[in-house]
Amino acid sequence: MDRLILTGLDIATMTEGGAPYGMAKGAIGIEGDRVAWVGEAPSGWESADRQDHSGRLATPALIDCHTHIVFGGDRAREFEMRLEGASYEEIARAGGGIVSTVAATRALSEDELVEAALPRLDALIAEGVATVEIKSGYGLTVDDEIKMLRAARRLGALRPVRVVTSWLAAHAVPAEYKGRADAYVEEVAITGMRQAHAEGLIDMVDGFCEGIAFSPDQIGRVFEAARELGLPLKLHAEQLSNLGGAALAARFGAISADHLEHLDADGVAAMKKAGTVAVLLPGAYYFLRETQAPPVGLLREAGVPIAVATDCNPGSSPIASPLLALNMACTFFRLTPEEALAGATRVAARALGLQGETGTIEPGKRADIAIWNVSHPAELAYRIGWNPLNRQYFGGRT
Ligand code: DI6
Ligand code: FE
Repeated sequence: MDRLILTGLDIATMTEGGAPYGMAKGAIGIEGDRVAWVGEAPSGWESADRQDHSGRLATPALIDCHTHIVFGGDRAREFEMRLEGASYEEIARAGGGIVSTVAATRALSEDELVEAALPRLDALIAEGVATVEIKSGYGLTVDDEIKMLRAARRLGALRPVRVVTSWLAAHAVPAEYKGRADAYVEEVAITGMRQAHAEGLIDMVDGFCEGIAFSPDQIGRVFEAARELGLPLKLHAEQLSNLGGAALAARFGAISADHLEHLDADGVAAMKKAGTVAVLLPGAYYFLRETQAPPVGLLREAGVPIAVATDCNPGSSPIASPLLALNMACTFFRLTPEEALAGATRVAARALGLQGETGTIEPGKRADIAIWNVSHPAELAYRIGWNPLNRQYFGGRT
């Protein structure tokens, strides 16, 4: 098998239990697509290829575990309306918001969706991402939701990243189902899920539990059907209000509950018990000018693992910068830079069920590695608008 040694590094392995950031020094040995060792080369590796990275820092490649990068159109006009005083919820209730992106997404072919999303994916990759989760949720018919996930799968074939797909048909009620959300859940969210699953398009199932979207009962029905198919679950919960979505997600054993600005102590306890990861999305908090931050202190105290993602989407988080998300997680939510980086590596892997595969630099893990022109890992969360990525390895390949 091909052997490669990356030398001269400071290495933030992001493994737990050792030094801060799991710091190590020296080299990383890669065999095939896996990390073989960290530190010093064992004997037998004398003839391996070497790449010198003296003075640089290695981290696990970043993982953006919550995005909506496949969509048509934009929402700049809605941004103007919000600046004139309308709220995100008012716009949604007046038929704008998510539903306006639905019209633009339905109008595009699968090819056009891929073309629209590629620059967004490339922006994530340019900042060190090697794994990205992509949701449906702007099609809201069986065919248009499937079209979105096919586009997402194709993105993963066009670039060296791993794409993880989520079925998010329970994202908004489209105009043709206005007042008939239950029928939508049955006829599109659940029926479509079975069809898309049969095509191998779904890795996880997600929903939006909110006054402007779906009730806990409706989400519960989607989750029941997902469970029958053996699909892992996640949920947009407690973003704009508290409907008990996090506890619902926990009850179903969901891998993550996301957003969580309005999460309370009961929700935290339920998540802890179920091992549900908290995915924080500071870009949406920032862009909607929210004032209530997620209860990071309670999450920390309870030991609920915290991930950080961009939520890249046209309406609430038009942000294709994972490094900016790290910065915002620290400035707005008071995560430490170490917690933020763990949130976009080790814990993000867990939020996708990939903790055995990626998210840390250690023997046996896939060699998804980012090399940065920085001397300390806190720099990754510190600067804004400055990309220090030097090089990246996707399963050991550049
Ligand atoms: N919450 C969000 O922040 C995104 N989806 C969701 O459920 C927003 C999607 C949008 O406004 O287009
Ligand atoms: Fe989202």
